[in-house]
This record gives sequence, C-alpha cells and structure tokens, in this order.
Amino acid sequence: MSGSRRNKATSVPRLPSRREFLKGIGVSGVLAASGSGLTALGARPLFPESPSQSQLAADPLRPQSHLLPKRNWMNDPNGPIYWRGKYHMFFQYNPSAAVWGEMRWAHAVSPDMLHWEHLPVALAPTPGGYDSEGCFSGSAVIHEDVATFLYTGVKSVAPAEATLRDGTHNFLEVQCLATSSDPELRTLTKLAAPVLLPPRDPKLTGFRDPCVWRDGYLWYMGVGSGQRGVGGQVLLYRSTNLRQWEYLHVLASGKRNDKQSVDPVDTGEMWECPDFFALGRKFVLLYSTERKVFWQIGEYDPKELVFHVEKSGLLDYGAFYAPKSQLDENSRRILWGWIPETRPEAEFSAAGWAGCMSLPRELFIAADGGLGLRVIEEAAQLRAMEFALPGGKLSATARRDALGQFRLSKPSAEFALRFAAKPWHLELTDGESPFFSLSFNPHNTGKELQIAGQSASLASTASGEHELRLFLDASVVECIADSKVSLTTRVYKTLKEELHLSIPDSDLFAISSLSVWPLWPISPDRLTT
Ligand code: DQQ
Repeated sequence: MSGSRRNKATSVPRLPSRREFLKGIGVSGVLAASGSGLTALGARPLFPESPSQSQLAADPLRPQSHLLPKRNWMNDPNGPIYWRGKYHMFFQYNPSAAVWGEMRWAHAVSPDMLHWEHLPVALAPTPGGYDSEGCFSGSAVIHEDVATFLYTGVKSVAPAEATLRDGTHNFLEVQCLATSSDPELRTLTKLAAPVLLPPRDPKLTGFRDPCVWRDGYLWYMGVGSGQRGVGGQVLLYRSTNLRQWEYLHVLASGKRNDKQSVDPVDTGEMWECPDFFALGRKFVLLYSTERKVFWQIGEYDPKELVFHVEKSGLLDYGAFYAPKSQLDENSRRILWGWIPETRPEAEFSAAGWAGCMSLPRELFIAADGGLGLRVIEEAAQLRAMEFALPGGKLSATARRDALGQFRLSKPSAEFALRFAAKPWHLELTDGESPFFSLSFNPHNTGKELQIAGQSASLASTASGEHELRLFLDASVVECIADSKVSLTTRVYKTLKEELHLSIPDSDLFAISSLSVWPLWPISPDRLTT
C-alpha cells in the first residue's frame, strides 16, 4: 500500500503489492505453499540479480551522508527518540526486497543525528498475531522510565472488517504497544493484545500511525484517520498508562473535495502520520496525504483540547513524506522525513535499495507566523574545504575566473547562496550535460524557484534578499530557501567527469554570495554504518 501510493506521488508507476510482486517473479506458488515467505525458498535465490554488498557500497546513486539501510526498501521514520545519551531512529523497512512490503521497524543509533550505526530490526510482525502483515508507523515515548512504543499492527481480514482498503489490501489496523528496558533499545517486548481497536464505522478511511504526547500525568494520542466523503482526520484519545485509551473527539479535520479514488489517501480522505507538538508559543500539526505533507499552526486549548488552526501550508514541494519529529537533547524540535525514489520501480528494485531519511531539520515558528525549518547547524561538521565565489566590488571577469576554478569530484556538496530578487540560473555540469540546474525568477509567480525541473513558490522578502541552502548527496537534493520553503528532489545521473559550475555573465551579480563545501561521507562506504 504505502509504497505503491508514494510512487504514484512522484510520478512512478504504482508498486505491486508483495503478493503481486512475488507472483510477477514466479514464486507465488512456493510462497503460498510455505506460508512463511521469502526465506522458505531454500537454495533458489529469490532475487538472483540482487546486488552484492560491494556493488551497493559503490553505487554512485546511493547517498553518502544520509541514513538508509544497507540494502532493500525503507519508508517512514518511526519513533525517533533521544534516550540515554543517544539518538535512536526506527524506520519502516522491508528486509526482503527493495520494494514496499513485510513492514517492520529497522533501528539505527547515532551520537549526533548525522552518523549512524545500524542495529538489528527492532519490531517485526508476529506470525498469526494482530500485526502479522506488518508493524506500521508509530511513536516512542518514555513512560515511568521505560521506553514505550506505540505502533499500528495490521493483518489481512475480510473487506467488510478492514479499516485499510486501498484497492490492493484489506487490513485491520489496531494500535499496539511494545516496551524496552534495555538501555540501547535493542530488545522490544510486545503486549499480547492491542491497546486500541478502531471505531466500527463503515465510512472510516483508515486508523493508523499513532502520535503520542504527554500533558502532566495524562497521555494523549492522535491517530491518522478520516471519513469517506468528509475528509482526513486526526482522532484524539487519552490515557493515564498508555494501555487503556478513552476516545475524546476529532482533533483536526480536512475538507471534502470531489476527488475520486479507491485509495482514500489519494483523495485526501485519509491523513497518514499525524504529528502534533508544541513549538514556541504555538502548536503544530503535520499530516501526510495525497503524497504531500501539510502543516497547520495554531492555538491548542488545554481545557477543551481543541486545536484552533491559524495558518497552514505545504511542508515540502518535492519527494518528502510521512515525517516525524522529536525533541533533541537541547529541546529543539527536529523533523525527519522519508525521501522516496522517483525513478521507476524496476530501476530501484534492481538497484537493491530504495528510499532514505532526510537530514535532520530544526523546526521553529518563522517571523511571519508560518513554519520555519533549517537543516541542523551541526551538519556543518560534514563540510570539507569551502569554495566561495568572491562578491564585493570584483569585476565580472574576476568573478568568472574564480568560478572557473571550481571543481567537484563527486556529486556531494552543500551549497549556500544569497541572492537579490532578480532572475538567475546556475548549472552544475560535468561538461557533457547538466547534472542539475537551479534557478530563480521572481516574475514566475508561484514557481519562483526551480531545481532539477521541480518548482516551489518563494515569496518576496522585506529585505528583497533571499538565502538558500542545498544539500546534494548523489541522487538526493534537499533544498531549503529562506528557512521556510523546502524542496526535496532526486537526480539520477552518474558523473562522466568532474562537476563545474556555470552561471551566465548576466546573472553573476544577482547572486551576492555563493559557497560550496564538498561533504564528508558519514561512513567509509555507502552503507551508512
Ligand atoms: N506508511 C506506513 C503506514 C503509513 C504509511 C506503512 C505512510 O503506517 O500510513 O509502511 O507512508
């Protein structure tokens, strides 16, 4: 489901379900007979063309400074938490192939949110259990000094009983709990029964992705949901112990639109991965639907438990989905998102890996009351030697000569630009063809910023100046402009030669400053750990 939907979002054909996928490669009979899936095939290699570890490590399209599993598919960040001096990241993961399926929680740990070590899978489906078809997204909190995980368990049921009906799957979704007393969170113990069942309502479009927060001695949980013909919703529950939950009311709700699709995520009638938290003096709700992530900022009435939305917007214009936030050790609100593939499924499946985690982004309330975001300043430790285009009174010729010195041996760099509200265009090129291009045109209303063929709206500023930070990491491009507008995209090109920068003479003075730092990889190879 999720994988298929995501790839529609990014103009990639729908992914097959696991069953369809296995049937496609001729193993459905074996699967059905064994009942236990991919490992039951004995000596017959299931993915004969699956790349080796060294091929994966050398794949030039694999990011070097982002978190991703050594191989196979990943999607949403789950339960990111700072615990006992370390950052723990869990994420949706398929251990068997680079396509969505068999969802479980992979686990990685970091001292600094940048460098990661992979640990064994933390949560996996229990055969015959309420999560037998998948451990979907959720949250981690600390309750009475015990790390506690709330996640959605899914199992196949008859269509009439299903809460997730996307045209491919009929899943019953229930909220489940697991705990860990292990300081490294390596071992999670599940409760025998779910802690929350879905409401019985034929119009329900889904019931998943719990986000959990505490207010005093009470716990609250928002569950992603919606109503057919009405819109997406977040359902609010309350508990004292995370085990018994009382339904309160709808915390937030979308509007009806007349889009038609079997999958309610496509019509906006199902909100996935809600995240609700205090930020400065306001509250923020994030939710994912129609392949995009939206934010709402407003006041939260602590007595009535009602969220009054004041401002709303789009979190990212590109390939960024199902984000989840956490507090870091200094109480900053840090956001993580899944960066999906935008190339055809056959390509990423053959590559043996799919998806990566965004860099950590700090959230704040911007001066205009909207959502502000920036890659954490500690990412500067990944910078190698700076190239800076001289500004000031230098002539165009002197600037051109300086630009001519610029070389990048790998597509892995951070760019920082300041520019006036005048059109400009730059290309990073290996001499044969542009690797990617970046341009700004204040007259192109609603599409002022263009990156590798994708556009974003960048409104004028009071000062008339803009700033932009862009991280290029192999096939991943993460760009944030004016600490407000985010555009994450993918570029699937391999380099023939070193990259250089090309800026037309006429545009040289529109860019008041340009710095580029090659990025240090976060591990000795491309395997993250
Ligand atoms: N991905 C998970 C779901 C969630 C979706 C399944 C969003 O829990 O709704 O992999 O990408």
